[in-house]
Amino acid sequence: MTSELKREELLLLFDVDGTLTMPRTSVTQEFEDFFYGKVKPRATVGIVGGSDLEKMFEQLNGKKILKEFDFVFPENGLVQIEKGEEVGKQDIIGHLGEPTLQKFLNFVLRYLSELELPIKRGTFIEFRNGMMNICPIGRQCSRAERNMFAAYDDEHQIRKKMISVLKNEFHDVDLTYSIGGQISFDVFPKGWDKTYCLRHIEKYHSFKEIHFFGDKTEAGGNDHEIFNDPRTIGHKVATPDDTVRILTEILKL
Ligand code: M1P
Repeated sequence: MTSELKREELLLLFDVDGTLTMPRTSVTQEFEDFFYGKVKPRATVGIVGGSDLEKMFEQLNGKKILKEFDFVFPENGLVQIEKGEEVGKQDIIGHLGEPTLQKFLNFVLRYLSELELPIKRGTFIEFRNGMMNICPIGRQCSRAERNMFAAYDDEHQIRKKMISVLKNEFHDVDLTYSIGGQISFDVFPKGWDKTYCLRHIEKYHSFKEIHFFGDKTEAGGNDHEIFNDPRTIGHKVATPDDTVRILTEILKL
């Protein structure tokens, strides 16, 4: 029974957007009070997000997450932080090599340059440690523009179509694609999805149960692989309220 496990036997891993916060917004005081006051004393806790560390700080109330969470895994766990210290990092440049990367980036820039959208802003590719984030509207859009693109994309499938073109064009390159948020998609080598963080956990720890909470659990979503992984017990949520409800049930709070 989950509720009977000791803190060091039970690991709870959380996605950020749609799970701890609403998409690209900040965590609420109410959620923090519940989480730090009731959940954290009962289980080892970790975050595994698609975003980089800076975006996690923005959404989760700053650098305190490095102290509050036992594990912080930005970029799907391609960066590994344990007890506030960075202990490992994956490098997409070393993995793919500069010539392949440039071929890919040039193709993406060409594709985006020909794409007509209602509006476009700046920063179309964000280059991270272990992945690239590609954003057709541009990451510098405002919140209203972000919401507008999300609705437009629902209707016109801009991201899905682009992913399908990239899959076809780069079928022989070790890359995979996943949609984790509202306006962009992430690109990384196969297997560098959120299950990557489990490699670190398995190597250094042995938990009796590992639970994962996430919203993008369908195929193509960035929670899909870890949600379905046999090493985790997956919980699908749509909002932080769902997360609170399930935690209350399984921990008998
Ligand atoms: O954490 C989920 C996703 O959050 C952002 O997505 P978007 O800006 O499209 O809403 C990005 O940081 C993305 O990499 C990440 O997977």
